[in-house]
Amino acid sequence: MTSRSTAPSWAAALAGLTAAAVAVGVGQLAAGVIGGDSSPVVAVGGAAVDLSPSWLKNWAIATFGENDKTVLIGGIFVVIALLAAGFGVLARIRVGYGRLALLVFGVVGAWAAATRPDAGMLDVLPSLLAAWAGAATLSRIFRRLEPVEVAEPIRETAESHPAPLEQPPVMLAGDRLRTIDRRSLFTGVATGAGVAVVTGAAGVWLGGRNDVAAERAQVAAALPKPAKPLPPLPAGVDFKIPNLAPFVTPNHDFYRVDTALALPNVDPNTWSLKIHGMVERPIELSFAELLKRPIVEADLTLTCVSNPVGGPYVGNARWLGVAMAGVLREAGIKAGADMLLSTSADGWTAGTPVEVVMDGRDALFAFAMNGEPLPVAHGFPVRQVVPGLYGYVSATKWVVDVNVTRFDQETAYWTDRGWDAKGPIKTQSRIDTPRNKTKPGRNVIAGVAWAQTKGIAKVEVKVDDGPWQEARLAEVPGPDTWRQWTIDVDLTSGLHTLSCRATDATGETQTNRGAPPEPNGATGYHRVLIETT
Ligand SMILES: Nc1nc2c(c(=O)[nH]1)N[C@H]1C(S)=C(S)[C@@H](COP(=O)(O)O)O[C@H]1N2
Ligand SMILES: [Mo]
Repeated sequence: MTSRSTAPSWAAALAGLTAAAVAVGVGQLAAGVIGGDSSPVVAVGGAAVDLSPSWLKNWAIATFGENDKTVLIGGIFVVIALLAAGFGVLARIRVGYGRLALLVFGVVGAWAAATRPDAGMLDVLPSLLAAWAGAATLSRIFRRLEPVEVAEPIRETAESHPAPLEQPPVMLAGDRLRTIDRRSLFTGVATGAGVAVVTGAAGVWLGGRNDVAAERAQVAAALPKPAKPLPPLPAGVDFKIPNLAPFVTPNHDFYRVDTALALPNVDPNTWSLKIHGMVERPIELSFAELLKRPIVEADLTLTCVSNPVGGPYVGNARWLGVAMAGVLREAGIKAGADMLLSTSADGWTAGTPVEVVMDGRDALFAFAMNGEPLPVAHGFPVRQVVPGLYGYVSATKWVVDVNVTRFDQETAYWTDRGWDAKGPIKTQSRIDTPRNKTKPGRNVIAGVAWAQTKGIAKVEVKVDDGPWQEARLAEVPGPDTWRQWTIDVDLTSGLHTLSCRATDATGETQTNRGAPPEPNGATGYHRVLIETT
């Protein structure tokens, strides 16, 4: 005998959607209770990020920029909703099939959560509980989909007469049988939606307990002073031209690029940094121990390898940290080691050349940015910053572990996905203003250029096919920051193409050969098309 439901598809789909909503809510609640970042949706999203091919990831970064995570989470919800509606329709054949589909989905979530690099044993629970709650909801709502008037008679008929009789149930499948009690269905759906909202909100609220705002405030209250404070920035670092990137990027405007769907909340009181691998003496430093070391202050500009020519993924800050070289010297790097494989609290990795970190540049385990503890999004409590290297090979946020090793033995997150193992920053320049429209006549053109560790010696600007004209350069505190530039030009009315190019202090001018960001950084001159009216 079959329990095929006669409920219309829309009602079955609605039941599936309600079940999924309850599942997501209950999963979020369980994740909030357990703590950490074990929400099933976030876990599935994280796994999707790690498993998706690099072309897809690059496309997402290029298309959605810093909104890529919001788009991904939104996409996951859409997929869940479509699947859930499908599971509901499947449950018409047999409610058990729908329940099974939900359970399989829960196992996928549990697998995603368990295989996250920072997973704990408990992290499978939210997904499993979510699946159970979803399955239970599906059954309950399907009970409300039974045809009310004739349900009892069919059962009695089937039970009291095991063999098909003059009046087999199928004969009853007329109009009356298709009648569902809509009021009962909608009450069930509303109850499910209520449960979903309450559990989901409670989960989000409980999850908020993990945030480290209070710990950040403690660090802020006792921020150590640098051993040799830098002089204040020269007055001439910033032309203060409207729409030109300010010399110091405020923390809240600083670009953010990482794979973390839920920001790691790392408590500095339990944080530690392990230095191990090819070293004479492995070290483990607590946050307090790190801050007792000589503190270095450095102005340096971070750049993302994914930044397209003219793009926004570059920012400059004054950092406070501890020299990586000093810590590594204390550990004693063994001969033959050429790579520092750093790992973040959420399991992301970067491989940094040893020689780069040890050559005297200001490579830091940084804990403050522009006078305040690192924002959580930028690596609180400790991250690496290395002048002259793209972030993906150097700037590990929430860093907890440095394995001293060899490039021929280890690979890192992005190098496993096709990007170059070593990522020195390429000399680049960008036009910030104007970007599209301006008035004919005298115009201020301005932008930034960078060649970290070398310094910018010259920026030139060209209007259409005219001659290259040298721009005026702002002052800089050193070679590790970007440098503002500006030039006044006369523009006739109509369309114009502005181009710029930088020459670094070694005398090398950036190449005009176009290259995409992958595998080791975009090249080509930045050009903007301007309409003067
Ligand atoms: N833990 C962790 N650290 C990370 C990343 C990441 O995905 N996870 N991304 C890196 C990349 S690609 C860049 S460009 C810089 C960006 O640093 P920001 O977000 O502070 O600007 O962080 C680096 N550090
Ligand atoms: Mo990056």
